[in-house]
Amino acid sequence: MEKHFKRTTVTSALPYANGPVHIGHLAGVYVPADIYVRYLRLKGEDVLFIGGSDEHGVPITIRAKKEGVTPQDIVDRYHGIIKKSFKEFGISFDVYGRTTSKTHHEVASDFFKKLYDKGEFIERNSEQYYDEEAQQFLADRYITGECPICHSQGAYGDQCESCGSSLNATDLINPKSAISGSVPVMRKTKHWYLPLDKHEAWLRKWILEGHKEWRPNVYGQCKSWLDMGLQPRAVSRDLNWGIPVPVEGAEGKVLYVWFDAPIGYISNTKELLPDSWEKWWKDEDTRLIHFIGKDNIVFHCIVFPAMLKAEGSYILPDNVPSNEFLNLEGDKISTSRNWAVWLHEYLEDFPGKQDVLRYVLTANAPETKDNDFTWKDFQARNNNELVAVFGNFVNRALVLTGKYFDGLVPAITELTDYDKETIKEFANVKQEVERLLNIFKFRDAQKEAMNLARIGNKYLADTEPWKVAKTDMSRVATIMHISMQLVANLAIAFEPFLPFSSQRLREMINMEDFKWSDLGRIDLLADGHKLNKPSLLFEKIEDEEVEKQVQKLLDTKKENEQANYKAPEIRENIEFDDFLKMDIRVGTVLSCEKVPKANKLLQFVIDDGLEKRTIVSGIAKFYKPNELVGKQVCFVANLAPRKLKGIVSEGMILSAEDADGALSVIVSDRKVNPGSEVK
Ligand code: B3M
Ligand code: ZN
Repeated sequence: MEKHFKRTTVTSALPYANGPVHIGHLAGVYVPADIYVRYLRLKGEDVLFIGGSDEHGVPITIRAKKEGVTPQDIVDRYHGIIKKSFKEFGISFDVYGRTTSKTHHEVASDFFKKLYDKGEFIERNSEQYYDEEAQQFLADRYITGECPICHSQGAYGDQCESCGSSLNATDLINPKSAISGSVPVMRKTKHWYLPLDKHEAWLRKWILEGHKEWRPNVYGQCKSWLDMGLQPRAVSRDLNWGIPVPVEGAEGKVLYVWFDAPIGYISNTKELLPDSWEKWWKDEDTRLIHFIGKDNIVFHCIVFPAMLKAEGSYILPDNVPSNEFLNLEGDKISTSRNWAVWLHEYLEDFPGKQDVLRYVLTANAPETKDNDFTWKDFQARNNNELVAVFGNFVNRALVLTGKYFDGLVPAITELTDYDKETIKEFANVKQEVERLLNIFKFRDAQKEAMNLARIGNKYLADTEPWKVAKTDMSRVATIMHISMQLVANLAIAFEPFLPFSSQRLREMINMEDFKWSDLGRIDLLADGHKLNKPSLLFEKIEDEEVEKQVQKLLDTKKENEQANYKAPEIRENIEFDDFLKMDIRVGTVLSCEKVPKANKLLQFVIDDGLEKRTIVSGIAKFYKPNELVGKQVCFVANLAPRKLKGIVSEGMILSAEDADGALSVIVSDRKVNPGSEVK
C-alpha cells in the first residue's frame, strides 16, 4: 500500500553563488521542481518549496581572490542575480535563503555540535599541503602542477582540465600554491570525519531494497557507491570562509561546504517558518523530495541521509529526482569557458519569453540521459508546437466564438458521437498527465498535456464550424462550446509547465478560480460566460533571432580558442644558407577560380614578374575566388611542381594558420613589383 502523506517538502539544490545561473541549472533542477510544486499546489496539497544560494566553499574564495574582493562581496552579488533570475522565470519558491544567514550559521553549527556530542564523528590526523608563505592549508583547487597522466601544466589538485582525469593533490608533479606561487609543504592537520562505513548497512537496505522506484540513474549511482564500500568522509576543512567548527581546538577550521549546504534546506525552512519548521522535517507524515543534478547524487542519497540519521530526529528523503546534464550545441556547458545561455541574457534577447524556454527545456529534459540544447530545436519547438499547435488552437477557438457568439460561450444543443468521443479523449489526458507527474516524468507529462491542444485542433479541423455556420448555427454553438471548454482545460493543464501563458490565457477567457481536479470537465465555462478579447499567446521566432544566438556562441568559441592558443614550439635552428635556398616572392593575383570537385582548392593565376604561373591552394574554405584578385601575395617560387586534382601547381601561396585552423593569406603591405624577392 502506498503511504499517504500529509504534506510534501520539496527542495531544489542550492546553486553556488559564484556566478549567474544558466539553462543547465533551469533544465536540470529548477523547472522540474517548479512544475512538481505547482502541480501539488493546484491539487490543493500542503507543499513547501525550498531554495537558496550555497555561499560557502572554495570556488567562491577563488573567485574573490581573482577579483580582489571579499568572498562576501561575491556572494552578495550573485545571490541577488540568481534570486532575480529564478523569480523572472517563475520558479515559485516559498523561500529563497542563503547559507551566510545568521539562522543558517546557527542551525548548521548546532547540527554539527549535536553529532559531535553524540560521538557520531571520528577524528583523524592527516598530512596536507600547506603554504608557508600565505600561512594556510591549501584546498585541492589551490594547488596546481603537472598532470601525472597527460603531463600538461596547470592541472589542479582535484582535476586535470586537459585530460579530464580526477586527481589527488599529492599526485601532482612539481606542485605549486596557487595563492603565493611557492612550493607547498606537507603539514599535519586534524579533521572530523563522518564514518559512512558505519552507516553502510542501513543505507543499503533503505535504498537498494526500499527505493527501487528511484530513477534508474539515481538508483544505479547509489548502488555503485555502496558496492564499492563507503569510507569515512571529512566534514571539516582548513579554510577561513565558512562556518567555524564549533568545538575546541578547531581554530582556522570550518565546516566542509557539503556538510553545511544541505542543512541549508532546513535553515531556510526555519527562516520562513520559525515556529512550525519542524513538522516539515521531522514528522513521519511529511514526504521529503530533493530535486538535484546528477553530480549531487551521492551527497543527497548517501551523505545527507547519513547525517540526518546520525542526528536522529529527522525524516529521510522519499525520492531524489535527479537529472543528467544538458549540453549546449554539442558541448558541455561551462561557466569558466562562458559556454552557456545565461538566464539574464536570454531575457534581454527574448523579453517575455520565459515560457518558451521553460517549454523547450522540459520537452528536451535530460531525464534519462544527457541531452543537447540547440537554438534550432528551440526555434522549431516554439514555431511548430507552441505557435502552430497550442497558440493556433486557442486563437481559433477564441476568434470564432467572438465572431459567431459575440464572445459569449454558447450552450450545447446536441452532442454527436464524435463530440462525445472528443470529450472522452480529453478527459483521459488528465489521468495520464497525473500519472506521469506523480512519477516525475515531466517531459512526457508536458507532451501529454500538449495533446489537449492537438485534440482541439483536430476537432476544429474535422467539424469545420466556419463552413457549418452557413447552414446550422445551433451545431456551431455546440462545437464552440466544446472548443472553449478545451481551451479552459489547457489553461489548467499548463499552469505547472507554462505559468505565464496559463495566466494570460485565463485572463483572456476570464477564468478566475480553477484547480487541478477541474481538469477534464466540460462545464468549466458556463453558458453565456463572457470572454475577453483574444491576443496571440505565442509568436513565431524568426531565423535571424536564432542565428544571432548561434553567432554569439561561435564568437565565444573563437575567443576561447584564441585565449587558449599556444603557439607551436619553434623548430630547430637552420643555417642562413638553408634559408637562402627558399625562393619566396611576391606575385599579383590575376585570376582565381574554384577547382571543380574539390571543395578545399582554389586555382590561382599569378603574375610572378616573368610569366604567368598557376598555383593551386587549399584555402577555398576561407576565401571566395574573387576576394584575392588584384592582391599581392607571397609564394614559394622554387617548390618542385606538384599535380593536384590533375592541375600542375607551380609553387605554394603562404598563409598564417589561426588558433581554429583558419588560414589567412600573407599579403605585401605596400605595392611592389611582381616577382620581388621576400627576404
Ligand atoms: N552547491 C553544488 C552544485 O551547485 C552545490 C549544491 C548544494 S545542494 C545542498 O552543483
Ligand atoms: Zn592530464
